Amino acid sequence: MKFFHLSDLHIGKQLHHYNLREDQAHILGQVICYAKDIHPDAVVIAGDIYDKTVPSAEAVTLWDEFLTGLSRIRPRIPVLIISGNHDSAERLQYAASLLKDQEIYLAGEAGEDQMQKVTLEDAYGEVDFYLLPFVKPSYVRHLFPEDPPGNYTEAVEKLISRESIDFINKRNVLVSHQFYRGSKEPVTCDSEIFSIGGLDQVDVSVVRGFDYGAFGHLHSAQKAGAEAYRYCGTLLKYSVSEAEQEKALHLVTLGEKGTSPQVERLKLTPLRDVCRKSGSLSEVLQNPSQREREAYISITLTDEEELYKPKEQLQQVYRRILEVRIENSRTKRKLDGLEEELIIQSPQEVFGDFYREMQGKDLTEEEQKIMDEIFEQAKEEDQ
Ligand SMILES: [Mn+2]
Repeated sequence: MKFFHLSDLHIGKQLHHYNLREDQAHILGQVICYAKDIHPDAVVIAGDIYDKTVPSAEAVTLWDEFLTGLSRIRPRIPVLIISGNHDSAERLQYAASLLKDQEIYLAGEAGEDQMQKVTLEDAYGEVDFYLLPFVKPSYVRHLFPEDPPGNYTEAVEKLISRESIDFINKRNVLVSHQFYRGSKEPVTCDSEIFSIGGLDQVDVSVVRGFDYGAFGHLHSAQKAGAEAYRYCGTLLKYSVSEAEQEKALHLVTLGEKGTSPQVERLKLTPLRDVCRKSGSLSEVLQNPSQREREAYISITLTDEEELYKPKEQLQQVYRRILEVRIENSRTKRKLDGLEEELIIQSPQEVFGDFYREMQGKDLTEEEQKIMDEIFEQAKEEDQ
């Protein structure tokens, strides 16, 4: 069984105020070309379809074009989709039962019923895909009135344990959009949003038993605790911190039960790259490649002397400047000297200081946990 594993399309995303519609249309077009060529048994999209819970008309149109493009391929390729933390579960769910007839399976909300399961078949038998939309403990508390989940790990664990999954004989794939953590520190980047204090992390051991984990959420492609549990990452670079990454489309081959899945990275060519360049103004202005002229570019200037309208000069050569930074001995000294004052505290740290000042002691671990939850709630209501 071969399937595409993609996630975090973030349709409608802007990069430092640049509209990425053309870039996204271009890259989604490549996915459709690969689907026509390779004809996988399924296309799995592990959440964050849109960048915002209320996507723009332009974003909805692009998503529509992509789904239509995939669904027109014959023989039909099933498309399996879950919502991510950026999506509105209810909005994404729109027309889900109608789309099922087209073999487009949409799991927006984790409902009262069992997890949505899609069964596909190959020469080795059936493969069950379990679609677990992004969940927070508060979304599913009402499903377990006796013993509600207290954190993200318990929420996922409880949802999985109410399924009757044959882990021994069948091949099972989990499609999920959570922040899974193994023993290794995950690679994160600037285009992701996390909860403060790491409250949203899920211990990956609770999904042990699945033959493949098709995860979304982290934007850098990486394994999550085990060889067969993967974040495929975004199709495009969504922040300067991703400039050095190679984005790719993941093609997963699932063999016989008990064999490890193979993951192949198919090359993607973005319409425009995201890159960094540094040097003196005259160096940076000299001989830029065509790719750099067109790219979303972050420029660092290292000149010591005061420059005359550097941004205006750079704009003559580079069409899509994301930022211009100055890094010389003066700015360095400034930073060194100010280091003490530059410490930016989180709301929790500020509160912790205040509490210590007032009460003459530190918050206990339990009090700290309660405060973390309160700040988390406040942040959610703010969004
Ligand atoms: Mn995302």
